[in-house]
Amino acid sequence: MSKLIITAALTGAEVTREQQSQLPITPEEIAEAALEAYQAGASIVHVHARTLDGSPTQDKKVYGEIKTRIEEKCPVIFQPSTGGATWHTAEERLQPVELSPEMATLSTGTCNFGRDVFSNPQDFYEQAARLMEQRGVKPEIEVFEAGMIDNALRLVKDGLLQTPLHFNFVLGVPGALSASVRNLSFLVDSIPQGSTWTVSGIGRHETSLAMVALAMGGHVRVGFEDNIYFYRGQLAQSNAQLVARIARIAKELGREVASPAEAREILGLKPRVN
Ligand code: KMH
Ligand code: ZN
Repeated sequence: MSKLIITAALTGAEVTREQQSQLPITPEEIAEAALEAYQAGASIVHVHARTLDGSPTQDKKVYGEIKTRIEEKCPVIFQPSTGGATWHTAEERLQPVELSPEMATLSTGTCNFGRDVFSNPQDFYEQAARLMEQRGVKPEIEVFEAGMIDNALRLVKDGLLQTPLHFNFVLGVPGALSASVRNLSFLVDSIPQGSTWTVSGIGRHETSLAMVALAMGGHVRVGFEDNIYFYRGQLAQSNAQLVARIARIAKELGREVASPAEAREILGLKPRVN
């Protein structure tokens, strides 16, 4: 089994300070949370930018500042969101790709998202895939519904995505595919041999699905974007606390945690130069 890549999804677009007082919002807070998550075992940070009043933004300048500050602090892989918030336009959402990050997310289909719709028509995800290819950005394919895998495979056939693919199975978003072991197992069986995958269990499903992924040889994403609690009814103190729990369980299972350099190798990214 390969070493374990832990992704910390530090902020997201939906969680507020009222819900989680430790939510990192400013570029410096996000960079500091990235450093702490790295020290706890994360090799990737999935980032959503916010304005100073806490609203989600896809502004390239804000992402640029976050990227620079993270790079100054630690070697973790910076993975900005192209999902943004459900109300962002396609143009807004693609801005962070122009920074040529090592990775970025790519959602290959539309789904319900709570009471909203997370809209990803074919035109959008083809444009996103093309831009990532031009910029040398490795997509993490966000799968909220099973058909999103089929759409990604069509992009491979059409020459818009290169194999091996890397997937993130996001399970338990209200309105989309539920967080069950059966669903995870079906999704893992549905991706091409040689792909890599990680799981994001939403809310109370975060730790249980992570444990299944650890045993199956998959990778794990945790963090405030997906879950703000440490135990039922007890808020987590930090993103790093959630990362540290996964690193601890992985050790018990004999699964070594990958450094950012090892994660780059597993994902086929170029080594970082500085
Ligand atoms: N905030 C969600 C509507 C991504 O980052 O690529 C979409 C999302 C996916 O979080
Ligand atoms: Zn996200």
